[in-house]
Amino acid sequence: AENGYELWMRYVRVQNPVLLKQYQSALKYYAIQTTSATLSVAKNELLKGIEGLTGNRINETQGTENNSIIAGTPASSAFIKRFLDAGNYHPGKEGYIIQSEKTGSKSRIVIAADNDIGVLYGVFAFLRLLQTEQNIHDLFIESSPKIQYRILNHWDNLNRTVERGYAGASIWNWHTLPDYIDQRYIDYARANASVGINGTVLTNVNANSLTLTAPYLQKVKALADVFRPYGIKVFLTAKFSAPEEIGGLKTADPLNAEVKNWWRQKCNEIYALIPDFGGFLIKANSEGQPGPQGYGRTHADGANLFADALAPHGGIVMWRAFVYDVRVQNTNEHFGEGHQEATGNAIAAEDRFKQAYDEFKPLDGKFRKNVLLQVKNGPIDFQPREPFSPLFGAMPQTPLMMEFQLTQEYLGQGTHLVYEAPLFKECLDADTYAKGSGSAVARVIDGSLNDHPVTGIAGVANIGNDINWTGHPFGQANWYAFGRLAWDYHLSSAQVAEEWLRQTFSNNKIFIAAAQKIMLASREAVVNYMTPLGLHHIMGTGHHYGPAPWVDNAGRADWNPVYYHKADAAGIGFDRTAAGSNALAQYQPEVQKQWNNRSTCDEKYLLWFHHVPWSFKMNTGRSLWDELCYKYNAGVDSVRWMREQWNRLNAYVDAERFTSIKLLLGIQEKEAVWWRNACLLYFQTFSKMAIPSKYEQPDKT
Ligand code: GCW
Repeated sequence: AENGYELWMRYVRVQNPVLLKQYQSALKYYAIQTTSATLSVAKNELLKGIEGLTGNRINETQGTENNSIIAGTPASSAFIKRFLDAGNYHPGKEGYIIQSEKTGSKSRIVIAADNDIGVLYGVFAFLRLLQTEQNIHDLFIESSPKIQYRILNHWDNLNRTVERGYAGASIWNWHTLPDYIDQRYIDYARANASVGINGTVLTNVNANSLTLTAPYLQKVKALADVFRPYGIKVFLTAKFSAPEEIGGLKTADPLNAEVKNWWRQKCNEIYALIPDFGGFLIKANSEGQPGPQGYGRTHADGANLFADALAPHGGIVMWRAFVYDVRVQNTNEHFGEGHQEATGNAIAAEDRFKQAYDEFKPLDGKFRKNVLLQVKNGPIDFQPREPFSPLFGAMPQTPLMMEFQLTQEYLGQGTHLVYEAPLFKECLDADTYAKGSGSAVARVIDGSLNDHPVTGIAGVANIGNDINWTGHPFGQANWYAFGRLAWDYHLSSAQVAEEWLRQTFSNNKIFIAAAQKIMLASREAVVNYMTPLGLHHIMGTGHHYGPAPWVDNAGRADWNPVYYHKADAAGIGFDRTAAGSNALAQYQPEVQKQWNNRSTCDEKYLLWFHHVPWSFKMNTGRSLWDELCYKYNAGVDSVRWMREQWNRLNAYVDAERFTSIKLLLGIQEKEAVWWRNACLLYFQTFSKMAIPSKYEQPDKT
C-alpha cells in the first residue's frame, strides 16, 4: 500500500504510453565514473529512478553510445570536460546543465556540472522530468541555486520530543546512534538533496548543552557521514551557557578570555570529527534562553564569539533575531527542553512587533563576516498572515537569513491542509523599498541588494518519525516547496504544487487540476477562518491550537490574544501608526505610505496596523463587522469546497492516502467552523451587532 514514506520519489512506471516509449528508447546506456561517494549515490539514484519509471535496467557503457545518458564533471569525465569547454559553460558551485546532445547518428543526454554535487542535483532534476512526464527530446536546462545555505531547522530535543512537531517523535534516534544507521537517515538525505536542501540543524534552538559533549558529537559525526555524499552539511544549536554547564567555567561572558578559548577548543574538537561542519544556530536572550545580555554584552558580542571560533574552520553563525521583551526573560528561566510557557510576572510590554528591530538595527555593521542574522518572515511569530519583518529593509550591512516555519504551529498543526508556498512567496516578493522600488525581500535574502557573498534561508522542519514523515500527507508539499523555492524563488506556487502532485500522487490531468486548486486555495482559507483582515495571535495559548481571542491571563502581556486584537466598543485592531505604537516607522517611507492610512491600507493587513471602528466602510461597501462575518464564513466555505473537491478524486489516489486526507479534511471543516463561531461570538460582545442573516448563524454551544 502507498503510505507516503517514499515522499515525491516514488519512481512508479510512467503511465503515458507515448512518453514511456520515448524514455525507454532514449535511456539504454549510462556512463558515470563513480570517482566519489556523491557520484556513486548519483549513479544509484539514476538507475533506481530509471528502472522504476521505465522498467529499463540500463547498461553501463565506457564510451558514448547512442541513447545513453552521460553524467559527470570535468574531473570525472573527459567527455564532460570537452562538452563544458565547447559550450563555454560554467554551471558553478552547485549548478548543473542537462542537455540533449546529437553527434552524427548518436543522440545522448548529458548531465554536466563543475562539481560532484551538481551532478547529483542534475540527476534529481532529470528524474523529476520523467516523474512529471515531460518530453525529454531537445533538452536544454541550466540551473543553479540563488541562495547559498538552504537549511532545515529541526526543533528536535535529545529525548526525541519535537517542539511544535506534529508528525511523531524525532527522526534522530540518539539512543542507537552512532552505531545504528537507520535507513530513514539515508532517505532523509535523498529527499533533501532532491530539492536542493544542503544543510540541517539537528537540534532545537531551545538548546541543550549536552549536544556539545563528546558522546553526542560522535552521534552527530555519524549523521554527518551519512549526509555528506548528498551535499548536506550538519549544524548544531549552541546553548550560550554551555561553558558553565558542561565546561566547568564560572561564566559564559563572551568577552572573557577563558570563554573564548573554551569555544575555540570546542570548535577544534568538532571539526576534528566533522571537517565540513556547518556551524551554529543560536537563540539567545529570547524566551528564557541565556545570552550575552545576561553578562551585560550585546547580541553582536555574542554572535562574534562564535564567529571567531568557527572562522578558522570556515563555519558560520546563524544568530536568531526572534527576541522579545528581555525584561521578562530573567523571571522565567525554565524554558528549554520540553519548553513550557512561563507563568506569573506579566510585565506590560510595549509593542512586541518592534522589539527585534529595536534590538538589532543599532547593531548593523557590528557583526563578523561569517554571521548571518536569521529573521522570521514576520514581526511576531509565523501567523497565517504577517506583513514582512521590518528588519529586511533595515540592515544593509548584515546578511539576513530568512526563517520560515514548515511545521504548522499556527496553521492547524498536523490536521489542516495548508499549502505554504503562497505564504513564502508573499513575503519574498514584498518590496522593502530599502533601495527604492524593486528591493524585494528575496533580493535581501539572496544577497544581491546589498552585495553580500554569504546568503541563507531556513525552514523549521515539519518532519517526524510518522510513516509519511509529516503527519498530514500534504505537509510533505511544504517541505518540498521550501526546498524548491530556496533553490529558485521565481518558481510559482502553482508550478511547485503541480510538480509535487505529479510526483507524489499522479500525472492524471483531472486529478492535478483539482488537487492543485485545493492547494492554492488553502492558505487564504486558513487566513479567513482563523485571522482575517489582519487579525493575529488569537489562538489558544501554550499549545497554540484552536481559537482563544478572549484569553487575557497567559502569564505575559505579550502572550495574551487580547493584547493583539484590542477589541472594544469602538472597534478592533492594533494601532501601529504614529498615534499608536508607531511600529510602522520601522519600515521605509514608501511602505509606511502603503499601510499608514486606514482608508488606503491593503485590507489584508488592516488590523495589523489600525484600530478600526466596527461600522467602518470597507472596499466591498460592507461595514467592518459585516466584512469580518463575511471572511470567517468564506473561510469555512473554502474548506467545505476543498472537502467536496477531494471527495471526487478517489479514483485517482490509492485508498490509504485518499482516506487519510478525506478524514483530515473532515476535521479541518469542523475546526474552521469552531474558529469562526468562537471568534465571531466573542467579537460580537464588543461590536454589539447582529451576524447578518445571509450568513450561517453560529451554534452557541
Ligand atoms: O514559534 C515560537 C514557538 C516556540 C519556539 C519559538 C522560537 C523554539 O511557540 O516554541 O521555540 O517561537 O522560534 O524560538
